Amino acid sequence: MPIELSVGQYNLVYNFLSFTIAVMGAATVFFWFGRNQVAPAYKTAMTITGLVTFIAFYHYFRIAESWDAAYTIADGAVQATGTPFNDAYRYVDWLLTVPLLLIELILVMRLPRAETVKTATRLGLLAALMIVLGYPGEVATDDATRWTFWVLSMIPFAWIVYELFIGLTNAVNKQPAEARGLVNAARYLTVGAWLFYPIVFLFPMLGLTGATAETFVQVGYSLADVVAKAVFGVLIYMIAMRKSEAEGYGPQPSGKTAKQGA
Ligand SMILES: *C/C=C(C)/C=C/C=C(C)/C=C/C1=C(C)CCCC1(C)C
Repeated sequence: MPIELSVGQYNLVYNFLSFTIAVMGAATVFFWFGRNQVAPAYKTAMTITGLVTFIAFYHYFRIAESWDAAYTIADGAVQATGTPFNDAYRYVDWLLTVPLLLIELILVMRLPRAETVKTATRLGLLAALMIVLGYPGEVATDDATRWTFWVLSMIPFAWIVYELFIGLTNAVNKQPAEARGLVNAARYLTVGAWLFYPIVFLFPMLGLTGATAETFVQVGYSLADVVAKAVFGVLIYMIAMRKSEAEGYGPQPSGKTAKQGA
């Protein structure tokens, strides 16, 4: 079904996609360079944090390309070219990045090894299941199918929220005092930013139609991705730095004053 975007809507989406490409690219560079500033125990967390934004950087490039190919502006109006806009890129991206985001958080908490493997595997699988169940709903055009898969996908979502809030409480309390507040912030940011997705998914079912719905969905998901991946990544970096310092890693106070990180 061709939708009739206004030039303003078309440009708004394009600019948000472009902004997100820039954020994800810059964040990747920042996280991978930041790896050198943290203790060895946190380097994998930093590698994965950069991997997430790198995967998103690539996909946003493809999404923007697809947006470009799907529409053309002629005589001051937006016209569909006949090439369909490919929404699958987002879901492929999420399938890879959402489990990795949870693994970042688990790794930076540095739980006992067996617990790390168990928790990261469980949360990773739940996250993948949530995305797989959401996709048939996203591409469906009838509300009944959308609602069905929304409800199905909400089950692993609720489970993840439960694990983050309740399941990890003990582990959070064992974090060094310097880092506890930041770890909590990372948990709350995850839940807050992630809640955005099932709400954005609902826009077309809540009375928004056609071009307006498409614009809201594209802008909404892009903003949520920036928060859930790049802003969240900065928190992971700060936790890694704080814990590295607490564990005595990094420039020592004696001798020349070395540059201190954030
Ligand atoms: C970087 C991308 C992230 C953090 C994506 C997160 C996506 C979700 C939490 C999506 C959740 C969904 C539901 C809970 C129900 C409806 C379908 C989804 C996939 C939008």
